[in-house]
Amino acid sequence: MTSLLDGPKRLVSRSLDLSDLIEALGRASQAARGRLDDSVVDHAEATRDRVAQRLGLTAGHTVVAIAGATGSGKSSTFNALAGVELAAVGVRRPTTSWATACVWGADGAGELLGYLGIAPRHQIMRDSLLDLGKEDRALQGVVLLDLPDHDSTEVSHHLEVDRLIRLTDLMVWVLDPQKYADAAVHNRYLAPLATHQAVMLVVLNHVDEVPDDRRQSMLDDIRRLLDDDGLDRVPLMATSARTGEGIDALRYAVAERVRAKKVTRARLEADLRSAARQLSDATGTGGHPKLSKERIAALEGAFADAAGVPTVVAAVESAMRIRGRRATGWPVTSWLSRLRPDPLRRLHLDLGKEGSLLTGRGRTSVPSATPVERARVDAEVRALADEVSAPLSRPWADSVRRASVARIPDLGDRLDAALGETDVGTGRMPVWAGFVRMLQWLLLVVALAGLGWSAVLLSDPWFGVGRPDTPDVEGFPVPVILLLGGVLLGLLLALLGRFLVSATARSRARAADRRLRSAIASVAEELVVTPVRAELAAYDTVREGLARALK
Ligand SMILES: Nc1nc2c(ncn2[C@@H]2O[C@H](COP(=O)(O)OP(=O)(O)OP(=O)(O)O)[C@@H](O)[C@H]2O)c(=O)[nH]1
Ligand SMILES: [Mg+2]
Repeated sequence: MTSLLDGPKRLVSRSLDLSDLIEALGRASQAARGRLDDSVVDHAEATRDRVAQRLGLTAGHTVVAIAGATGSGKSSTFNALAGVELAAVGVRRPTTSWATACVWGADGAGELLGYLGIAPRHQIMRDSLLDLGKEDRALQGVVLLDLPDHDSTEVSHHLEVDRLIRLTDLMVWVLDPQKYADAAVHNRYLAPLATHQAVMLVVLNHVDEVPDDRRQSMLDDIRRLLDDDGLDRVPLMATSARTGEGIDALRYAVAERVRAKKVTRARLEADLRSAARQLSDATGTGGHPKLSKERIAALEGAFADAAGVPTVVAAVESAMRIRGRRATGWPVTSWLSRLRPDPLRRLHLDLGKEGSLLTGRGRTSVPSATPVERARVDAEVRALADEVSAPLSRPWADSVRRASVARIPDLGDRLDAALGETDVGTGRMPVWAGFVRMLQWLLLVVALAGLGWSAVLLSDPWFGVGRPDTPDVEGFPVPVILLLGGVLLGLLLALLGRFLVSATARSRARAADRRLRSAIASVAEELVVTPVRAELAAYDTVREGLARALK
């Protein structure tokens, strides 16, 4: 048979420090706020606050409430326990509308009665009475509450019962032979209190009205119903408030629990654990994978394409080619390339700070993402959210998805700004280009000198006759060597320059690609990855808090 103390002992022996539990539940509910249903989070927070408040009150008193249907004999049981007619017992139902409190040992109980919201006119102080008997000694430190009925047509009665049941340390449920199977009490009160078995007693009152040969089967029936409610460890007792049968045993059971001074803690602990359990049911227990590098890389790739990174990189390469050729080509032909527009400037990139200020443009002119690119961005964001949220419960998976897209409306502007702010590295030409340029001009000057000299010779009246004083090398006149050599070397140098410029353009394009992609990666990190990680971190915080609270 279940001993009366089984419950509280078991609970308390494995109990954490209650303040640890309060803290763990508080952290979990804070992290769950906005992610789980508000009503569950509100309940957890209200429970935590109430428990914290109750813990702050005197530990010297234990609140014991007598609850049950109208006419079950709550007020009579209250009087029988007290050994005095304190509460009104009536023939007309319902009789009790407001809870009455009887306090044994009034010292320091004021605050607790205030917390319970019992008006002074409904308070009875037992040590202010002179006839203290053995009942009173047994119940020292008890605040006994006679509650209104829970099945009344009076709404105020339910509210009062519900309110006080929440604040009570030990509950005595009074059933009577007629209504013990009523769904109202089982569904509304008993079954939901399955987490609170350790702080409950159930009494079948009016047993004097049950024939002896039917008592046991009735008690068995009630036991079965209680087991079905999940209250298999709750003690069940038989009493008659009229004849006094079983009342001493009930008083003893109550007194025993109160003396152990553990019901208050057990009740508060049960409240915290039950709120934690509800949060946990809503949260689920699944783990989640970390965001994989590959997923993030795929997202960055989609962002980079949508931002037009390949367009910009191609523009960097061709701009570098054009500028390089301009700088290193044969001066006579390279000016022609000036007629071609600069691809970077056409995109309104690489204007420098002053340039952008002058044009007054907030945006680059990189073509905006195509519908296909945008669809890919959406698909990658979804895939990333799905990857980590797949094992999570619905509300958490939803909140991860919400977080993943919450900042997507900013994406276009942010990607464009990232392109605009990235130094694509086309500003200066390499040093060798300067030398080549100098050499080109030198060769041009040489060629022009050769040309001039040759022109002078051609215009000479002696032309054709040959001037013996024209210097020559191996029979070739120096002016011709200068002219042809200058032009040929210039063209050759231009060719070599072209080759070097191509290599430079390619490496600059690669560098630009790296820088642009890293700028895009920061945008992806800020707009998607960080918000998703924040949800996962919140989930982990909730799970950790609940794991501690439910340990
Ligand atoms: N025969 C018998 N009558 C009882 C017993 N307990 C209470 N009564 C009677 O049942 C009626 C209702 O008792 P109360 O104590 O007023 O019941 P209550 O649960 O407080 O009722 P409400 O305040 O209306 O919710 C009264 O007439 C009591 O005398 C009992 O154990 N046996
Ligand atoms: Mg009553």
